[in-house]
Amino acid sequence: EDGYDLWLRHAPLPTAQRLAVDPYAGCVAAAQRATQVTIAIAAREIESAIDAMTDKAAPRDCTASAAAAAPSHGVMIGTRDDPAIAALGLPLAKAGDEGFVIRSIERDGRKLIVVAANRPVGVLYGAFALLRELQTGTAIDALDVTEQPKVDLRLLNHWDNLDRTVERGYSGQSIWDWWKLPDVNDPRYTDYARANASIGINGAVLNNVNAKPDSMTAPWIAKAAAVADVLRPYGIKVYLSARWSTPVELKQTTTADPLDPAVAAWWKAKADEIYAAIPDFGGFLVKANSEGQPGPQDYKRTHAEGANMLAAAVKPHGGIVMWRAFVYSEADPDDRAKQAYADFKPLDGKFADNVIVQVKNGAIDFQPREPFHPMFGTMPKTPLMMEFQITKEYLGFATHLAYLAPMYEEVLDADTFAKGKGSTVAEVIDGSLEGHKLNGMAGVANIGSDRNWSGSIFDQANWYAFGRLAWDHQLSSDAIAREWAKQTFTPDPAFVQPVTAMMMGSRETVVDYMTPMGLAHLMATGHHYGPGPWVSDLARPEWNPVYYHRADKDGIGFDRTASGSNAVAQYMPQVARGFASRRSVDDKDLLWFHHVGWDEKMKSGRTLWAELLHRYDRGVAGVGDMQARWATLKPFVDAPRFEEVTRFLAIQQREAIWWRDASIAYFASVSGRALPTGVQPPAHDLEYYKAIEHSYAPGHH
Ligand code: BDP
Repeated sequence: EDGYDLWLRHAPLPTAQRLAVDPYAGCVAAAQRATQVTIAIAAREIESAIDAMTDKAAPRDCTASAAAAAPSHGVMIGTRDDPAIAALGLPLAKAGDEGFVIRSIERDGRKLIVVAANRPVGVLYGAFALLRELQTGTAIDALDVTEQPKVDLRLLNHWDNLDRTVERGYSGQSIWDWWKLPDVNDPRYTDYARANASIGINGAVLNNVNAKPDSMTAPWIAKAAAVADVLRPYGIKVYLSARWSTPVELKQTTTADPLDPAVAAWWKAKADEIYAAIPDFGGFLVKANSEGQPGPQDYKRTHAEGANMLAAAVKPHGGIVMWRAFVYSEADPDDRAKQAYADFKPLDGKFADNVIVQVKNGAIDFQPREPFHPMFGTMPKTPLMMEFQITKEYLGFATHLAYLAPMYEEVLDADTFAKGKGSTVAEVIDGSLEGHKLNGMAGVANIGSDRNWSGSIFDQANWYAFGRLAWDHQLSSDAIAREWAKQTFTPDPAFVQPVTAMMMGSRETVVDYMTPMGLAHLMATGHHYGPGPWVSDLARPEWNPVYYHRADKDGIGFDRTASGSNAVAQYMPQVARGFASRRSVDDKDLLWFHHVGWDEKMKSGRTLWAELLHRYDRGVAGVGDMQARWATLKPFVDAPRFEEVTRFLAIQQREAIWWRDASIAYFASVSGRALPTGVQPPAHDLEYYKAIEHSYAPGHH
């Protein structure tokens, strides 16, 4: 077991379950197998998975003729265009374009499981859903599932560079082997497509948002087209990140001013060229005027003017533009958290109808915890899509165990009050709140060339959970953890119960030892891995941790109320009041919104200083608990995966202590506060932590 098979291991079922599934093993009846490649894939997935789950060794011939004989039990799949499916009168109207119906029925004395859909991709999603049901222990003769995704664009964003490095990637190189493309298609692309289809992901942006002009040249379009050909049968569209200044850098225009007709004409021709190679190309993702990337503002044009010009180019082909709201510029050092809203709010209603604005979950940058982004709920005339980060840039890369679904859930369930109480972020991004047709969720991928794809076994759960939540944002993070654990390891409740508990607490544990109580961005320069709360020498104020925590001898925290930056005013009034009031703001967000005296009393009765120390300790203890729990699970896990997780937890334990000690040493020095008795002093003095060299890899031991 090296993790390559992800949650698609299809391990043999426990005996009782196996006996029930056994009679269904065999050839799947799929009349459209010969004409629809996606249906053929779905049929093969079911056949081989049921064989594996029921321990059938010899491969069978399931060509149409061999499948003709009708055993007593069977699986039948197809779209409504298959007369045998149509005759069943299933509620396909509720399945939409991508959904499915799964039913256990009896016909002519034969027990059948039917997977039906309106389109082939729905059949494929239904096939994977059926296998998930079987693997997680649903009774096979009572299946009755009708589903369709709540969100239409369910996308991975690869921050993959053309040299195969991956920005903020911790699992090897890019899986896209650009050097060999388009001549050689790594079989891994197919496995990638399968894994994504199994959780409903239907789009992939292949290249980094910090894009190169090269991606828009003919050789690179051909490479993307080769990948698109592999992904297509799995219902996955290819998208590309576009660099704003591409035509200028390719020396084909003299300006990138979006209102210059030559620029618009260039992009139109470029879109035509891309669509000739990739007829179902999804569209462009754009990072503009952010962190040094060029953009329309370089020509005194707005984000909307830029986005709309590109949107016009892809419109005739049915393409879209995803325009990122992650912008911040030197111009406004007042509060970085305010900049996206400040730039975009005046543009509400000014975007073309095939533009969707892609907004990170919080206003700063993928911190272990951030309050939801103020653009959600305040841009009613603009479709907004969610951008989550799956790769753990700020949560300990691939070594620290942090299950992110509770974080995604916290944001999706947050109430924007846009249309009164109960206007959740989820309803903003699924389009239902304002009736937007374009809607979506993107996740910055954690996938790389490592055998286990994600750099660690438990990081696979974050990819899985992202897909499941994009499909259905009402699923609970707890239920998703259970599903994942059953499929990835074993359905034995003696394993699933404790491992789920361990996963569910893991993100909060990271928050505790890195950035408790609403602190943020305290990571050291560049790598965002270890602690650097003292860093104050970087060129731009908002690159420095001291800018975010604002600790001095009196207190700590960023005042974002009316007496400070007033960032709270960007939320709807009810939300703003909740965050602005010291009485109602949750402790978990306290220092995000307030500058608080070290000796002020918290809800726990402790002073702020004592509460912070308590949380750092709780974080370290939380990792200890995970280690202890994991040790008890050894009987359930194969040796290689057990060993890897054990080793990573040991790293996490050491580094949680590093985070705690360095943070405490620093805040003690700034506040002049002593450690209360009973609190373990940091192992070293502050100078030791400041001196830790961390240019290539952590080297503090
Ligand atoms: C930050 C990353 C940086 C990305 C940027 C972005 O540190 O590598 O390029 O966000 O999202 O999280 O554009």
